[in-house]
Amino acid sequence: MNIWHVLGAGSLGGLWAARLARAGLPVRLILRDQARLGQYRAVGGLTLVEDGLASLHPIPAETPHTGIPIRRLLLACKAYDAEEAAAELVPRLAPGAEIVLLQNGLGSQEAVAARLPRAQCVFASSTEGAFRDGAFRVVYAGRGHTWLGVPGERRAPAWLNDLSAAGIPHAWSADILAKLWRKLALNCAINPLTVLHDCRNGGLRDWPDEVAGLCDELATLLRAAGQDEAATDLHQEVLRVIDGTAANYSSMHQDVANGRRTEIGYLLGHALATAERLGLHLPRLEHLLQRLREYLTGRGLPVT
Ligand code: NAD
Ligand code: KPL
Repeated sequence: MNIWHVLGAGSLGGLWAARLARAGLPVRLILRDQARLGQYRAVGGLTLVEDGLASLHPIPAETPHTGIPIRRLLLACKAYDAEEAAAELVPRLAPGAEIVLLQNGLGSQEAVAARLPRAQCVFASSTEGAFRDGAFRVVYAGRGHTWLGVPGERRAPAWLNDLSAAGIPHAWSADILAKLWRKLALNCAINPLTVLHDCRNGGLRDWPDEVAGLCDELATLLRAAGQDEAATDLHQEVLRVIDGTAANYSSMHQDVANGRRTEIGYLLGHALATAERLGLHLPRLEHLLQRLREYLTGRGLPVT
């Protein structure tokens, strides 16, 4: 049985690691360095808070440069850290290693796959929700679903059974890029506006024309990129998500409010880079990115 190495013992990585370990599957965390490893050992493991109940999972941990060869890896860091984190593990990856890329947005997956030509990269798109409320403490905040897939591959690998055993809600997608593009489009239509208007998702009901205009351009982009399925009824779904999550702050709003770097380069940045490659001029999206960059710069945050 292959060990699940998990790099990125943050919110989603911690959530996956705790559930896999709880199911009796072999898991090892990969922490950034010796200092982080020392802090982890001092707290005795990873704590998962679920339905208000905390459980401690003493999952073994190591640094990137030590340990046995990696045959299965969950890469659960932010999109902007993924390529560097993956590159650091190259000397440890066994030929044909399976790597699940749990990053939101698009762009980082291709960058990682290019760095690791001998690995089997599986892309994932998740609507589960988790956050950290302390060192090595993860709160399971929202039930959701994770789609996994390899572009062009219809058959799911046998190891997906591990996710079933761990109770991780998931399904294989024969068109994972459509799922990732659809989520990217939803995030582009909602997240930047919530930052610029400093509002919860429901606050966007006050800006119907702005939302509609962005959805229109996003659907044009998706169709031009060959993602017709992801373009279908986009505006209706955006309005549904705004209503369904009206009381929540978007992930980007939370990042900015907490002074954290956003994943904008892999969301709106990727959308506009693709538009440029396709020769498309999308003035509303371009203006949105420009306003967001000015806003982030004003708060001392990176714009990529
Ligand atoms: P996070 O910041 O909570 O966790 C990322 C972890 O990766 C951190 O602990 C960080 O220290 C670690 N890390 C980064 N580089 C590393 C390296 N080189 N070596 C070792 N550790 C390293 O992030 P998250 O919220 O779990 O998000 C991960 C991805 O999942 C993002 O792309 C995010 O958009 C996506 N996502 C998150 C949620 C959620 O609810 N948290 C939901 C859906 C999608
Ligand atoms: O995924 C989201 C986020 O906040 O990142 C939603 C709720 C869909 C808003 O775009």
